[in-house]
Amino acid sequence: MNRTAELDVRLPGRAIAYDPATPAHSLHVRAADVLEANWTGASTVPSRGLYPHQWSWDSAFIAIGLRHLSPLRAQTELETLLDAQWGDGRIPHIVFNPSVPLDAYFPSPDFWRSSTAGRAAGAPRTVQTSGIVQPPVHALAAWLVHRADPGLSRGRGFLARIYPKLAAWHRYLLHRRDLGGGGLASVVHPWEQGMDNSPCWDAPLRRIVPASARSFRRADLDHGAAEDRPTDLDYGRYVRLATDYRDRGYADGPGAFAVEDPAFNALLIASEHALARIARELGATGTARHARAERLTATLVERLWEPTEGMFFCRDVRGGELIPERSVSGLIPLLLPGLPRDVAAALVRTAGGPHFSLGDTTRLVPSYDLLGEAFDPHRYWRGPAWFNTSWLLERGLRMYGERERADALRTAVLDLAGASDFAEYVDPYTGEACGVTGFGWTAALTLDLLHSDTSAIKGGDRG
Ligand code: 9WN
Repeated sequence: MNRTAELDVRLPGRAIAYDPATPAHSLHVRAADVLEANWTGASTVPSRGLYPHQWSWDSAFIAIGLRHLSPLRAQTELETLLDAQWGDGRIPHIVFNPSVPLDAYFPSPDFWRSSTAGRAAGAPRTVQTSGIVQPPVHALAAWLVHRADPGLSRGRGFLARIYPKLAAWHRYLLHRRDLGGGGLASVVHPWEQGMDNSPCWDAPLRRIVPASARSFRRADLDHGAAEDRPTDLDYGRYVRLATDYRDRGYADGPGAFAVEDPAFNALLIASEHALARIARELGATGTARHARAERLTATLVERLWEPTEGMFFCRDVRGGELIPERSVSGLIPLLLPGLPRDVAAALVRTAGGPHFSLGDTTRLVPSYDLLGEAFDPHRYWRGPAWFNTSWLLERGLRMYGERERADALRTAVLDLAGASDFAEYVDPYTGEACGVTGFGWTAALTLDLLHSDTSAIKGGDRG
């Protein structure tokens, strides 16, 4: 069976059947090959070399793409991750593959010691994980995966099994992680927010005494150029924060680093809307969850919106002030339904304005302010463009009726993902591939944009 026919069979009535001779078909095949190569049997690694385990938000994005190839595999991806959930509700940012050598990635399981240090927080005994989290894209992913094949999903009881786990995850974030006391979740480590080396963390990280560079060995430099990766000084600080958290038994409370981040919270809210839809599918009304998502949206605007900048900023919970750095994170709340009109309009203007220049000098949204002092087109999260952030912004633009901009961003994702061989990230001006190629979420989100309906998304719900 050729792949076009295969697609038709797996997504009856919804697949876009490409002629095998078209560039879209060849892009589909190449993206599917990446996901196949990165599949381990129960989940998908972001990259065989640099990231050889299962990562939390990567898996959510990967499931969103996998649903177009195999809804069953997409469900399995999320189920494997949720099997490693801790008793307190947290979903760890890494689930380690025991067959991968310890020195393949740092920090390795012997650093996190989840099953011993995390015992009081309910870490699983049989699987080793990290002790920090990543952005909560999971309920959104679960809903989209369900929609790809509702019959299969119902037959397997997919949503019924995972709903309580997703609800516990959101509870953990909204209660244990409300470190600022204002109703939003805080991240306690730059790795939790997913944009590890963003200049937004520079000020709050300055307070952290770095662990000595001799006390650990970085594995990332075996795969990536040192000038593209975080510095040793930053790594020392990451290690110090993770060590201290571990040594406190991963208990949450006031710590040295706590930041309310707009993208992290926007993804939580988008996932809360998705959880409402899941609840409805399971027979409840979902009304209370939708109402909570709306309240959280208002809180996000109240706490993190910076009207004079036309975007959201991070809040440093320790000092209480907003962090005056423009990161793509501050545009991502555009994916939320129910933003005040002037906020949504300002976000669209800011994305196209001089700091991000989307649709002008950049085709994908840069991770950081093009005019910022810390801007660097190649260094991790300090300027380059990642594909997941453009995918999120594309949803927001489409939802707010910015069809032309959304179409242009969609085309840019497809062009640049293909041209860069599914790079981890690209130079925002030239599209030059950076980091590793064959990167999981780049391939997955390419598939998603290839196969998704480009008509308007209602309430963030494009199938
Ligand atoms: C630390 C896996 C992860 C992504 C993050 C990205 C990078 C890890 C690292 O890779 O982070 O979690 O070693 O730098 O920043 O977003 O989830 O792809």
